Amino acid sequence: MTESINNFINGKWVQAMSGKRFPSLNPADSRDVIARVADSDVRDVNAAVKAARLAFPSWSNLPAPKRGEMLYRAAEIMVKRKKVLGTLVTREMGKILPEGLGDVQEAIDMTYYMAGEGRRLCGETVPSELPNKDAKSMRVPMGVCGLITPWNFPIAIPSWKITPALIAGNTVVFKPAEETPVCATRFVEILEEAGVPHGVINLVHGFGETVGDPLVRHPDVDAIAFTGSNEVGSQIAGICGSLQKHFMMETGGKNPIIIMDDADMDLAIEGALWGGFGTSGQRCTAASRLIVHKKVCDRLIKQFKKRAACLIVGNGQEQKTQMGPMVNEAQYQKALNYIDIGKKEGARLILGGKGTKRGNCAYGNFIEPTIFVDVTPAMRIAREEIFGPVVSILKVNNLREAIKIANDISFGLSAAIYSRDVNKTAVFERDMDAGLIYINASTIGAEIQLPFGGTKKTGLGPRDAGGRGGALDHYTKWKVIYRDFSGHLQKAQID
Ligand code: UN1
Repeated sequence: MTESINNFINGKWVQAMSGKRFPSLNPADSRDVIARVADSDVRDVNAAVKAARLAFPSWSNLPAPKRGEMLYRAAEIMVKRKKVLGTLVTREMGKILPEGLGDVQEAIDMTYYMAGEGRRLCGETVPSELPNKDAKSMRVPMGVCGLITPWNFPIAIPSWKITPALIAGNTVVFKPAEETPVCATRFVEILEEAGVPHGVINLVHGFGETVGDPLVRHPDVDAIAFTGSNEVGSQIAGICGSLQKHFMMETGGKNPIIIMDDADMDLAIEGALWGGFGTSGQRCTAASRLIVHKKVCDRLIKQFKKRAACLIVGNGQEQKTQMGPMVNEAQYQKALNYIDIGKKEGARLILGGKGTKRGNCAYGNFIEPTIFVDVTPAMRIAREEIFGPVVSILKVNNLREAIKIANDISFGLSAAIYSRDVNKTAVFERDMDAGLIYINASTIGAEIQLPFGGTKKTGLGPRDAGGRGGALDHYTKWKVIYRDFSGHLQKAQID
């Protein structure tokens, strides 16, 4: 039976005011309509922002450890439901089941971590230059936060944004990707069950133009966080800049794996397969460029191709499947279009390069694992984010050239090197301009206790997830307090 999915506004599950609904489809099998979802507009956004504003004073005044207890309970519920939630992630987003479960695990980790922050929202206490005076800083919430999340990590990425926003005392209006509304709904239901009060977390389903845009422009929304495409991110950045709203975004990558001549070749190939074809390449951290030392390039290409050709493409709900579909027709077309561009640019296609309808792939958006060789750094397939199972291989003479090519793009999210030479890996660590650096590991697999995000066009503002410089820097502002208990006028800086 097809489920009806509603908005969650002021603690009530309600239809969109338009009365309209849009479908959520299984990307592996379009005959499977998972839900009919509230198709919202500015009216629903306004109601949600109003509820969030009204809930703000009492939520922000609740002691943070109490807010943390609710998050802790939410994490406990997710642990119990991990299998059901992971299966849903696979059904709605398409990634294979172990990755669907991983998506949920990342949300569990994040929610526990932020629950702990309830007792650790640290500021500084420093000595004053004057007697009988003290000086401290503390984090205070921003107010109402608008959170816009993508479909590729439909539970993990919402948790990166919602849990730090809540622990810091903000209230939230959450607009999830229209491709994965059911996953988002399950996450919000869990927060409700865990005792998060009415109006603190509000969920509005719908599309960028009709929900995202009014949310970003709403005068009563104090801060916006966005993960998604670079084009949309820069549009939102412009709007937030002109309205002087606090903004952060994370918008993608073109992540390299450098493979040196002294690398453990088997390990490097495992990493390249996982980075290139895991989640069908639909990760911001996907390894879409292999930059390989000329001495081992032919060997690498041969072995990598052999392994990639054996990957079983299909419905991620089946145990044997190793790579699922593209999330929708648009992503499918985008990847095929880039494959076309690669061919026209003169790169040599050695594997895949087309959609597949074979076996159980008849009703989904499947693309074969695709490899290009003879790729040069100027080609678009070596510079632009494809977000599909397409890997470009570039040959280099030495480490310096490899790092130069790795850096010579407009993104800087994630980057990896395989080498047994500790000095070479140290040079890479120092000279690579990216937010996440991996040594002898693939470009994917960031953990939540450190900031997630990148340099250059990858991101703006504080990073997602935990650690210093992580999400709390977006969801709080600093308040500095000087208290003078001398009983007379004291003047700082005046002799
Ligand atoms: C993303 O692709 O947008 O490091 C997020 C990783 C995951 C998160 C990826 N933990 O690949």
